[in-house]
Amino acid sequence: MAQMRSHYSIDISEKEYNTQVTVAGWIEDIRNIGAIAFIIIRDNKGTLQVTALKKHNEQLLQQLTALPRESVISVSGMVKENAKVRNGYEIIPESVEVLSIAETPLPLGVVDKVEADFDTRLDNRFIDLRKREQLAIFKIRSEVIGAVHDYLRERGFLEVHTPNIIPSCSEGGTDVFKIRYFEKEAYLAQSPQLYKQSLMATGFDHVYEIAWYFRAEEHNTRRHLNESTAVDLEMAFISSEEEVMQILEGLVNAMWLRAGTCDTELAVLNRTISVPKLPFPRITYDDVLTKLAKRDVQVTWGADLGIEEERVLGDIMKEEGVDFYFITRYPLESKPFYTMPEGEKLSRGFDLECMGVELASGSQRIHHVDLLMKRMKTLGLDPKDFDFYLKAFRYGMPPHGGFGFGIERFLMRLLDIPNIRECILFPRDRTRLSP
Ligand code: AMO
Repeated sequence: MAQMRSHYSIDISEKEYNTQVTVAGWIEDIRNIGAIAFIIIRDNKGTLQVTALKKHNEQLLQQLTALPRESVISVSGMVKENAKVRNGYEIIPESVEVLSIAETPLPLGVVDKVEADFDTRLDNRFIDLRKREQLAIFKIRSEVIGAVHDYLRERGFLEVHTPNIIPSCSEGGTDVFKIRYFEKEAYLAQSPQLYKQSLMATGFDHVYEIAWYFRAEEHNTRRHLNESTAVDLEMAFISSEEEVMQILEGLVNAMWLRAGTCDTELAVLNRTISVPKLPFPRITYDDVLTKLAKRDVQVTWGADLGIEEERVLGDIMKEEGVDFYFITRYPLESKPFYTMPEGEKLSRGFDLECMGVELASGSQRIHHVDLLMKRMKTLGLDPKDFDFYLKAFRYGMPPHGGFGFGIERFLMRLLDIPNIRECILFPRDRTRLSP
């Protein structure tokens, strides 16, 4: 069988001029002016022009120009230098293999000047993802996840995969998807929390997971998904949450740096990025309330910060020249049951925020089973529902801590994307379960 592709569009250079190549991709555009037709083909790396000449091969010109846009073809032909074409070359076709004919009309254009509405785009995500900008987001996403693996492995973290079908709620009782598991009731994991902590009792010491979060949150915002991904990490033998925060800020920095190497994709997205300065400032929850009060934003002590309060804080920090900041010493009552208390009212929990959006939460954890059970009861949870988890604390559990760091939230901030749905391939939200 003939090879479908010898070169991608951007891999053709002077060296290939006046030689035969085979290219393949989607027909992005056809301009037919009778004696000559220009066919723009798009592949994973860019576009190229195939120039069909009537005098050269009339049948081929007709075959190509009869094809609907977005059909998939493989074209063999001669590369000719042409300074008038953007790539500096064109391909004079010798033969065409039609691999798939697109139906018409298209539900969504790939290069249309007028942007379709967001729902139409998401309904036809497989076409939406053909756009250069969309591909660029997911190439950068892949790169920064590569940086996560490199950064954490270099520091001795072991990548793990914990269950997503679980017997009790990872983050407490609400916002959980219940499923039937044969004769039993089960849940989709809200996070790997219970398992990554259990692994601290094994001697694995430092673990991380690129995890799925499933959350039945009813609200439909630009920064929430019902299925999202996160870098989840847990480390043992820590003396305070500060050690966890240092890993997190180093990780964010490494990811940001790696994104900075994606020149082509950043150019497509018209984005320049500068690397955040380390260390990120640490501000306590009490300081945050004072800062907000100065802007007439009142928060009841103990409450978590809402979207609007986070936004105002982001503005205040921006004025101080700070994009990334940790909020530390949260009230115990605003943090999950596994968070280590600090005195009576405070906790060793922290959040990492970037320009008014929470990117990560973490803490030092409780590692004494009695205290853990007490905290569960205080928060109205039944320790019996957490048997398997509590067992891991009974036979030797070192002090430990960790964080969950939302990948889509990070991309929103990195690439200045206002809606989180753009940062995941097939978003799940309150009303969207398909595609
Ligand atoms: P938390 O619930 O704060 O903490 O989640 C951690 C981070 O995950 C991201 N995130 C989300 N992103 C999009 N849509 C959502 N619905 C959503 N929910 C969470 C955010 C958030 O900061 N177990 C703890 C982490 C830990 O302590 O290790 C947890 O899940 O970026």
